[in-house]
Amino acid sequence: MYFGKEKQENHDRIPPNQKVTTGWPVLHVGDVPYYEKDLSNWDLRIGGLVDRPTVLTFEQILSLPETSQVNDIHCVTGWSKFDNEWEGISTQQVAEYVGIRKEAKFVMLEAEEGWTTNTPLADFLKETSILAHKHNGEVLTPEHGYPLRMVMPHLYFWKSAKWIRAIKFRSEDQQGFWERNGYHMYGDPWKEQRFAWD
Ligand SMILES: Nc1nc2c(c(=O)[nH]1)N[C@H]1C(S)=C(S)[C@@H](COP(=O)(O)O)O[C@H]1N2
Ligand SMILES: [Mo]
Repeated sequence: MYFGKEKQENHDRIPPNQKVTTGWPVLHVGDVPYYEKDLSNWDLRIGGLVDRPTVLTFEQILSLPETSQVNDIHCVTGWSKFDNEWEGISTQQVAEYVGIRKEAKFVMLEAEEGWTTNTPLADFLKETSILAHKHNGEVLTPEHGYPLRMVMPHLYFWKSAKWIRAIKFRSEDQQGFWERNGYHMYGDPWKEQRFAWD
């Protein structure tokens, strides 16, 4: 089949059975937390197999060196969105801050209301992974994860926890919320690892 140049490039950017959207669907279970401008009851807890278990306020997060990433995201329900610019802090920065022990091989990301998702440590630390507080130059909306969300664009987007509240480093892999409910432990969109049996 013939594709024009642009189409061919896009074709190479779309994982199997995904369709590009220009909007940005909102997808989650549970309620959206509305913090408005008061983050005094918000913190990010980083613990498990680390040398320095840490609780960060949002101000402390903003005081860490900033980074940005531009990437494509792929939701397991079939939409992909290109060219998202994220600003936030790098996961490697977080790792340095707390000192990850060598026994740590996996990460559990915990969000509001006890929602969780799991990932190998190497994927969390990938240079394209970012803890983001801005998307395309704007502060995240409550629906998209305000004040802070994970973004790991190389995995299906369910691994990118919105409203992240804790990061736990572990020696063993454990299922998160969707993983317990039939989704894949890893979730590579290029291999279509949607469900546990894929
Ligand atoms: N806390 C939390 N994060 C979550 C989810 C959720 O239910 N709760 N859903 C995931 C899923 S399935 C997707 S596709 C993306 C959707 O992010 P968006 O609403 O910003 O597009 O968030 C992911 N992160
Ligand atoms: Mo999703």
